[in-house]
Amino acid sequence: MKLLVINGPNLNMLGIREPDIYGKQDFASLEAYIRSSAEELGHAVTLFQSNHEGEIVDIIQSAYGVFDGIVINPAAYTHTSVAILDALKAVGIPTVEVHLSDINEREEFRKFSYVSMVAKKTICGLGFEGYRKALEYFA
Ligand code: CA2
Repeated sequence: MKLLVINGPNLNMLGIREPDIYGKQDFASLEAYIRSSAEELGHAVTLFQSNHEGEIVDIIQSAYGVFDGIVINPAAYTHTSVAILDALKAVGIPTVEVHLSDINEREEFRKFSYVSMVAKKTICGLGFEGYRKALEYFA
């Protein structure tokens, strides 16, 4: 399948701080892990990262008619973005939500996810492996 993997704000800073929460590996390692997992599972994958909500809305809109599925870690926008929720609803592309950490075991404000309202599945607390599980969902 043709899959779009979207990573939200600050995930490009992985490995620099908070290794106890997000692990020691950097963002380049995460992208390499996603690419090799996708190849093993026979998916064609496009990776996108942005720190800007509007750019994430734009890439979701441009996925319409192009991608069969979306894997998204909206990062902090998980808990705030009606715009990303609406974009996912607008394109109607099956979406799996991923979080490196277990957002249900952290601060109260992280427990609510707008994207969960449209996601087929939410995977959290598995670190990098969560992305592989999301790719497996589409396999
Ligand atoms: O657990 C996740 O994957 C999150 O989506 C990560 C977000 C956070 O806002 C969500 O609540 C849960 C944070 C992205 C990365 O933040 C960093 C912070 C410090 C150092 C490196 C990355």
